[in-house]
Amino acid sequence: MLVLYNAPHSTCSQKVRLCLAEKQLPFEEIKLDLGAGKDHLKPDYLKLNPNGVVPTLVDDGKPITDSSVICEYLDERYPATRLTPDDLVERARMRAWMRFLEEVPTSAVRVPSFNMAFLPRFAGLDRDSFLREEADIRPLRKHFYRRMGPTGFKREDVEASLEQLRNTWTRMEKALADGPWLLGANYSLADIVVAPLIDRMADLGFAETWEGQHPRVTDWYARMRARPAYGQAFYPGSRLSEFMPLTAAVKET
Ligand SMILES: N[C@@H](CCC(=O)N[C@@H](CS)C(=O)NCC(=O)O)C(=O)O
Repeated sequence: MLVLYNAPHSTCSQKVRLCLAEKQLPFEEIKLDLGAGKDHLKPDYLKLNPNGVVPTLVDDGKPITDSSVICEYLDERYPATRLTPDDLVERARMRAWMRFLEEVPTSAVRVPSFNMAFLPRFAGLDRDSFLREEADIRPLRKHFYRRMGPTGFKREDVEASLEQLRNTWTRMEKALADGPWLLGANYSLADIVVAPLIDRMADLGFAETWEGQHPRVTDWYARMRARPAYGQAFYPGSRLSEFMPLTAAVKET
């Protein structure tokens, strides 16, 4: 029995939902409120995931954390539909993509996401209350929240993030010359891990960072969206624009 603790709009959760859908694995979904409810910071959840972040998969009573680790776990534990190459060199290439995607664009996408959608959560908090009530309570994200503050990331942070995301599309465009997927002929976890990031950027209105410049990325994204698993993973309520008014990415003048 698989249980997924996650949030509909969380990109890390979407990676795992996409993996589960591709593998046609049934699961019970528990939706956590990452906003005012702070469900992910409650003691019972922290016992499952001491980092206080989503997603967490519980398989037969055992918690598995970290979205990419969960995807690899699922692929090894339930191998009927394989999303990992058999060839060891190809597998290493897939993992290198996954590490890069976690280190660079997954972090980068948080900056415009918070500036454009999540800041209203902190409206009315002065810096001290924000640090005490919002930043310092987070095991993994304390310093991310401190850097952001109640009024959002600075212009230079937004610009650095957009540069990292543009660099990611450039790398993808190059890899997709041997497509249709990032590793070539075979769809893999590498495609799954990047999909929610590009989907988020499209939702925030940044599609022009690849459209018109990176035709293979544009085609790859259309191919991703056409997969039946995609619609299952990105069910209604998965996109920020559906339930949050989006504001400007850069807050200062
Ligand atoms: N490396 C972790 C990161 C998970 C993560 O950052 N999740 C975000 C949502 S995408 C979260 O739970 N944020 C909670 C917060 O901001 O307090 C993973 O991939 O699972």
